[in-house]
Amino acid sequence: MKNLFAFLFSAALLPIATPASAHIVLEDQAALAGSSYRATFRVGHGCSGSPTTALRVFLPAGVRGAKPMPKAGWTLAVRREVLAQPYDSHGKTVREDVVEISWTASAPEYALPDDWYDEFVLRATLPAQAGPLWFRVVQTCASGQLDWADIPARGTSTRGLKAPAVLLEVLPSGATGHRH
Ligand SMILES: [Cu+2]
Repeated sequence: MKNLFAFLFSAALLPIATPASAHIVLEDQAALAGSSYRATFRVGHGCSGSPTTALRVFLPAGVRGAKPMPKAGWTLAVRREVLAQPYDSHGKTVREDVVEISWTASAPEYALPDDWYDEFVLRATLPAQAGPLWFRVVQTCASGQLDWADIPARGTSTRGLKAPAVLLEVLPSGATGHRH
């Protein structure tokens, strides 16, 4: 009996696999449709022990006017593309928008060691319609690269995915128009 208890107790203490906390995840994983959203990407590890030297975030279609937050020691780059569907903002037609934002360590000493943790922040306006949004993120390391791009065939569970894209649940909002 004593052994059984000891067994049950140790089994309960076994670490539970929580890949979501180890991968790249958003600090706030749900936000209202059409709202201005601060996306904080948490980077919890490098590539098999190698330090992270760059992070590239691809903005899903419908995410508008993305602006990165600068980061000391990291060089910013923003890529814009002509939109398939232009939209109106402040009475002007927006024909091209930010589709990709990257932060690159400006020197090796700014790279993020595997056993440290950091955050990369951008701000953008979310689509008006609710539903899951998947951000593809490419994590480059001193040695190796991780492409966080896997999306489940259906639903939003990232269980079993090797390198899931970063999920944001866009929730229905009664509000019309946009806010800042
Ligand atoms: Cu991970």
